[in-house]
Amino acid sequence: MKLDSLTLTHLRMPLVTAFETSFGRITHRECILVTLKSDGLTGYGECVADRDPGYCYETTGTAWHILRDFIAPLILGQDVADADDFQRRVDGIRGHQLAKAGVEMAIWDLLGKRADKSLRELLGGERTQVDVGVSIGLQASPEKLVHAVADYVSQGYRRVKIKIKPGRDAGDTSAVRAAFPNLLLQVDANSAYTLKSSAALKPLDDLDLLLIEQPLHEDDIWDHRKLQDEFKTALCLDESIVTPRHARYAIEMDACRIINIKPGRLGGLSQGVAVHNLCKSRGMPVWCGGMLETGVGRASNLALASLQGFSLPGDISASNRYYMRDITTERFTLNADSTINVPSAPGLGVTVDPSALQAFTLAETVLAPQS
Ligand code: OSB
Ligand code: MG
Repeated sequence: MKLDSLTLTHLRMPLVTAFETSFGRITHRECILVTLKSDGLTGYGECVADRDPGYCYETTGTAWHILRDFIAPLILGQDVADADDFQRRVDGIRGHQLAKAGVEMAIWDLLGKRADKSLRELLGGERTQVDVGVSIGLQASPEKLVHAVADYVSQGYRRVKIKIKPGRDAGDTSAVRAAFPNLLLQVDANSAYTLKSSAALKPLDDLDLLLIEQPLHEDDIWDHRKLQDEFKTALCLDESIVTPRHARYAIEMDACRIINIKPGRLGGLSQGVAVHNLCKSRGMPVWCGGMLETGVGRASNLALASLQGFSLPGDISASNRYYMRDITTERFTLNADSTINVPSAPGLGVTVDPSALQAFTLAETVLAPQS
């Protein structure tokens, strides 16, 4: 599949509600849409890096640099056979997983459109609907948080994740648990604690949580092992698992009992599938995380989560939880059983709306092979 051009579009989109985590508060989300042209077909991918390096070191700025100056020259004008071929070509670029994953997604979209197969079929996913939940940011008070949870529960979400940080942990979580004794509930600290400050998390161990996500540093699998030893509740790693090797380290160290799979963080869908396969063979449950994706990235997450090993609900919510206006014509809606349908059209199965794209574009560059 000869790659004729690569367009980078830096987007900034208003969120329906501000999203606050332990690393910051955003009212708008940024990302880079990757558009690949090949043989008259167009493939789309979403690079999920945001403006600031709060979740991980990558930003829209670093991703733009890596995509334009290093990844594009390795693939433009080249015959790239598939995702594995792409990964071999960019293997000399250390890290920058979110940048790589954006291009890999566009390659999958092209492969699907060429073969007239959906991404779900290409990845070997069996489900046509996937179980989903909603991730709720920090709110101004525990009362407001309970209110927000009640709103999402009334919309049909059966699994809720709340963000926590030091000072806003046991109080917030026990308020939600008291109001919703039977809700599937989990928390995410986004690396806000250390072993020393983790005593504040101890009360969470008695709140019947599905999991506690990434309490400690993003590069620290070993201390998670020590913390897991002290908890009945499953720890789940997100930030720490940046390659399939890291998933193996976590499994072999008993550092967690659940893994969150995000294709962006892992450098692409192919590595998301690799972690899924590894975890399945080692009895480690996984679920699909989210990065507040547009309709493009959401379609990709739904296809990935259709694989049989995703045994817990994903952070894949309906379009109206994120964006009043999205860049895709298709909008994803929540079914009555807290599932979302997996797209079935070829590739990602979504169409990009040029006028919406234009409304959110901060910058764009079209790259072609250097002659
Ligand atoms: O840690 O899971 C996270 C959003 C941005 C960055 C990191 C995370 C999140 C979420 C939102 O929790 C999940 C979603 O897309 O709904
Ligand atoms: Mg997380």
